[in-house]
Amino acid sequence: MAGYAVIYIDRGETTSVSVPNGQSVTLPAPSSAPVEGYAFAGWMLADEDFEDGQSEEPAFAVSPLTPTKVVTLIAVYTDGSIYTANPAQTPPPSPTSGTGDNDLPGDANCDGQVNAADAAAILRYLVQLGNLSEQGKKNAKLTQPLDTPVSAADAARILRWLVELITDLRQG
Ligand SMILES: [Ca+2]
Repeated sequence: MAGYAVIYIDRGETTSVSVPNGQSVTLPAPSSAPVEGYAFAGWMLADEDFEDGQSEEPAFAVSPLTPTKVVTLIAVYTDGSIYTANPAQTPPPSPTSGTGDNDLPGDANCDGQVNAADAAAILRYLVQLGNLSEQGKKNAKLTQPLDTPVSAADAARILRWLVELITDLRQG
């Protein structure tokens, strides 16, 4: 039967479900125990090429049309910063460091490092809980076309990079 797979990554644990084509999935709450001090914020889409049925909010329903499509989603927890990765996995070091005023793809908060705090800064900016500097917005834009406003897809790209689903932070 033609269908698609939805893969959930929640703190290093991966589960998947198969869904017949034409049916959508309402995303579940996270399956494992809560993280002390953090609240589940939603599922971030990790597939940049998946377009149908998504919104740019962290939580959404999915309904892809393409047969055999695989949709990958990463659980996002937040206390103002974001916690997503397997606790046993140390995020890779940022590729460069800088003074904060330089171009550094992904460095939305302009602290010279690229980490989950930058994804959080983007999400907070998008829901108007925080702001980004002009340089921060420039750094935060990681998905094509680069001359469009910062979106949740940019935050998702940072998260995907942190969990090593992609190696290039900025889309070429
Ligand atoms: Ca940063």
